[in-house]
Amino acid sequence: MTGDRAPARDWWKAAVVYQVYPRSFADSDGDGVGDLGGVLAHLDHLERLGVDVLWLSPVYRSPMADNGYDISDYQDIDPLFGTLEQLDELIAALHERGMRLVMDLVVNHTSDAHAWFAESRSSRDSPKRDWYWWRAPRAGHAAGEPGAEPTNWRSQFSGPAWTLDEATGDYYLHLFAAAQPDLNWENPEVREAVYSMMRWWLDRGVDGFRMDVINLISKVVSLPDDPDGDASPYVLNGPRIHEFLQEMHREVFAGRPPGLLNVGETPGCPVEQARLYTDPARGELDMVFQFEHVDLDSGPAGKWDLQPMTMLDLKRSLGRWQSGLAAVGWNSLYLGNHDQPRCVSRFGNDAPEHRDQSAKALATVLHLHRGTPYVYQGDELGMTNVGFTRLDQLRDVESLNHYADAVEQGDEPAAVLAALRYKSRDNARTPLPWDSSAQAGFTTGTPWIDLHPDATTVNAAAQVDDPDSVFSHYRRLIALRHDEPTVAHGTFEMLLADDEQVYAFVRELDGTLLLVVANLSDSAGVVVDLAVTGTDWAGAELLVSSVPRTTPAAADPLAPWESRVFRATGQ
Ligand code: TEU
Repeated sequence: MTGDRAPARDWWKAAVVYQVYPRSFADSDGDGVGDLGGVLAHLDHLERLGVDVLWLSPVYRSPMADNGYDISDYQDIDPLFGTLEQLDELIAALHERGMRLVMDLVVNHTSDAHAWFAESRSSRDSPKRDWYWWRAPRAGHAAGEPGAEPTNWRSQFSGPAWTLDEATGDYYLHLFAAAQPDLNWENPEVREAVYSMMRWWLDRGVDGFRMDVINLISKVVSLPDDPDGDASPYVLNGPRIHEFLQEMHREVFAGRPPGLLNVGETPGCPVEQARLYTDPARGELDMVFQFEHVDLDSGPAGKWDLQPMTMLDLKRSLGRWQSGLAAVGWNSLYLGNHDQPRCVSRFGNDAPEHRDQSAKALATVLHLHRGTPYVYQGDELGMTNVGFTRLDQLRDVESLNHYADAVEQGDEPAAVLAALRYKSRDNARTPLPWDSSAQAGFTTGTPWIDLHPDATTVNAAAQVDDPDSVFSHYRRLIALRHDEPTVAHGTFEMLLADDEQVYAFVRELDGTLLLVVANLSDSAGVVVDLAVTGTDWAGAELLVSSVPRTTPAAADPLAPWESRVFRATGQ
């Protein structure tokens, strides 16, 4: 892709996206918080890795109740992160290097400090009253008393999904924190305001959007109570969602030259819905982030209700999505982001003897699937969960609200902390370690959240020049997607679907076959029965091997967490 900015319409099939969570990426002004200056200073890292697109988590003006996912001005940069001029500089610098910029678009809700909300809350007669979801207290209840909320829905971030506004005596809906009121997409003025803001960014030169919880924007307008207090049935993939997305596509993207990317974040999206969202003929989204595989370790009571998960669960889930979107639609491929624990700790083995190999194995498997891979900052270094032992190590509103709420409900503090240790979003939000210096080269000040305890050994400087590092392995996988069309465009066939250790599959395009084999277990000497493929792999070319300085044959037994890719042609 590099250097090519006049691409085919589906250029993103051969592309890899890198997610920057700016607060934790690199700090250029010593205030302990990462910023645009830090991103600009480290573009070499991205270019070296070979990624095609940078997805930048929110840098807009924000009171930072949810680290920028609460936006108070969509058309300006928060001073904490820098200036609009720096954002322009970033667009130019990326384009110069043949990379693109995708901005986070958070339009299910705004911040309660947004001018739209200030106007909306000012009176029941405000012309913007209907821009948000205002409702009177429940019949028979006085405003503010327990149970007076208009519905019994819980917010994603604990507590009721409604907050009382004392001034007018009405409640407003917030599916996330109280500081994140939901916009009312039923109102055409809201939609037009969002579209016009999106056009403004595209005119400025950005190359697309990652759309935060975009499948929540259409609600069942009667807002009914739920038997379990769960808002999901009335807000996920709602009645007008496809209409809204098609309208957005017409109003914002249609008629612009190809080269833009729209990826929707869609929790609670079954594969049948994903097919609709991403069918190119429908003009909605290019691809979606689905949640099935990151919900495998959640029990019936939700994210904090930890449930054991096996490799087979993961393989079956991802396999289902491969076949579900084989003919129509497209997958986003991810194992981690700023909301998820580190993938090595979750799907691999983060013990020192397995960490690097399991980081590589997960990357091999993910990057060779059909779909567009996303690399979350730090995953290319094999970063792991932190191992939090105290609440004061945590910063995230979701984690802190959950702790307060669960302990108040009578849960054992140690048990709550144990769940946070495994699942807190802060696991993925520690500063990116650039080198082994005092603050890991992240800041000259005091970082807003503690460095990862392994930063002195697990850091970019230690890896970028080492051909055996996790970083170099990612680099090879990314290059392979660019060089071998079968990775981007080939079919996908899962092998050994019931094997509890081996994750293996074949990709095929125009007579070229790729074989991917990975031992996703701690066991040594794992043998893969290749007879099931019907292909003779004896003379196949080894493209990627995770174990340094080895040239294994396809049928050789696999070491713990070993992974390999082979190519056979003319079969
Ligand atoms: O996350 C949406 C989402 O589905 C959340 O439920 C998220 O997965 C959370 O971690 C659940 O435990 C998006 C953003 O990615 C997230 O950072 C924001 O906090 C959230 O929306 C609200 O904007």
